[in-house]
Amino acid sequence: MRIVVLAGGIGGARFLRGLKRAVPDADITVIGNTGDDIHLFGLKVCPDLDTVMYTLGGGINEEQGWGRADETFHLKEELAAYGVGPEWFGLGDRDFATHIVRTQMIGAGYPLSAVTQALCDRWEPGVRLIPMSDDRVETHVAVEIDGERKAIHFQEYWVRLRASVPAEAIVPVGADQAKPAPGVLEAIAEADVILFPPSNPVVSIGTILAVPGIREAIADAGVPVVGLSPIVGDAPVRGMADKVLAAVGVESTAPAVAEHYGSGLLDGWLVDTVDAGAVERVEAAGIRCRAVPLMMTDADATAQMAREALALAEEVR
Ligand code: GDP
Ligand code: FO1
Ligand code: CA
Repeated sequence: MRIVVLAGGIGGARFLRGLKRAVPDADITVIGNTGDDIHLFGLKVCPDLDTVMYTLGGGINEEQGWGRADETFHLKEELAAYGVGPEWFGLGDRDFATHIVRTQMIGAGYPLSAVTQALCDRWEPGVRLIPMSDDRVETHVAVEIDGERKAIHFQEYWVRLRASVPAEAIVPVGADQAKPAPGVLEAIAEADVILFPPSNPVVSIGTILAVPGIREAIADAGVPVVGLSPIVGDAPVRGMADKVLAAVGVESTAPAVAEHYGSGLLDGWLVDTVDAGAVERVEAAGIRCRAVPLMMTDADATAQMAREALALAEEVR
């Protein structure tokens, strides 16, 4: 079975681990969000691609959900001693190596998709990981600080400001000019099923869908498209999905996110059992809906979520 998954960072990566466990023989292609990417210290950092690669490859810091296990921060401390920041972004020594290799290869002329494949040769994530685009896309957030309206990088909004000010707009800068990376449209066209894991609907999956051609390819693929809600009991399980959903005028509820994707894109939607009361509303929007446990507390629970998503896909096929 050929499965295509659109993924952000932690939510996408943890779901993928469950999916691999549920269907070990599946051929899984992951289209990764690169809107979170940021250039720091002259290096290109790709948080969501790395989170997927490290999580599936066994190098992730499990408690944190991002960055490397067994990490140290000597390089960052040395840079800080020279007055070189930003001090608010935690790049560890082991993680730095990934960004150095990536930046070197890009400087030598390799596209991000080829670089990602090369990094995955080490990590062997057991899926084909492709960035949504080889072109630079950066998510910016419009905020008002001290009466001044400005756009800041998504990482500055989330990591430095901890989403403490309202997001007024989300802009995937460069997305409208970006092309899907090689293999993205082909994987979608050849998929037997397309899954939206419980990733952020705005700054993860929304950014991937903003690359011209990707949304259309999914809608035209003619195979079941099934999503899992990242919102449980009217709040995100973690992160800032509520803040960025508000910026695009969507309430933070499981049915509202399904309606936001719409029946033109989604065939099926899983909500958590605590949101069972929302099933009718989702089905009224023309999307088949089931309520099942959606907390990725351990590998078994996550694998069961993946089985439920695939079962719903068969129901709507
Ligand atoms: P990020 O790039 O690291 O923010 O990760 P993603 O975009 O892939 O996923 C973030 C979303 O995952 C957040 O909106 C969370 O609410 C959601 N999430 C995290 N853990 C769980 C979980 O156990 N269950 C569900 N349903 N959603 C989760
Ligand atoms: N998230 C944080 O909350 N604080 C950090 O200092 C931080 C550093 C960091 C370094 C590399 C990396 O791949 C991810 C990192 N993240 C950090 C996570 C990153 O901000 C993610 O993009 C968000 O969690 C949302 O996707
Ligand atoms: Ca992300």
